[in-house]
Amino acid sequence: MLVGIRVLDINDNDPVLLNLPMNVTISENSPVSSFVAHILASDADSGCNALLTFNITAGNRERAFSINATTGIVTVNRPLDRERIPEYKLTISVKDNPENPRIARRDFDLLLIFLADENDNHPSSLRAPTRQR
Ligand SMILES: [Ca+2]
Ligand SMILES: [Ca+2]
Ligand SMILES: [Ca+2]
Repeated sequence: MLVGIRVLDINDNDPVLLNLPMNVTISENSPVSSFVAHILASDADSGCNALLTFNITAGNRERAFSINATTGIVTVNRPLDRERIPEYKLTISVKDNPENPRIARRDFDLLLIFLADENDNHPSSLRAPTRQR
């Protein structure tokens, strides 16, 4: 006779960030909510032990970017300016969510974001003293 034995999963696997480290370049004029990157991760456990939560844990100066905790999609959170901050070095973390949060496991890695220059500054020092036209 078959006895229903369910193998209980224990949280013995770390989540793994699959596509980091990564470099991306976006326009300094990218509007708020623009797509920056889709961070992918996997976890060999099942259920809560593989339920993943994403975060930006360092380098997010002035909260310029945000990450969707569930999908791992990074978007622009504030207007950017290459002349002020030309690049960001974000530390992305992913963690699993076991029933006992004290045994959660994580992974960290870098997402480098470079801002591409746009011609958004007037050449004020070269401005002719008299209007020519
Ligand atoms: Ca796990
Ligand atoms: Ca600018
Ligand atoms: Ca510029």
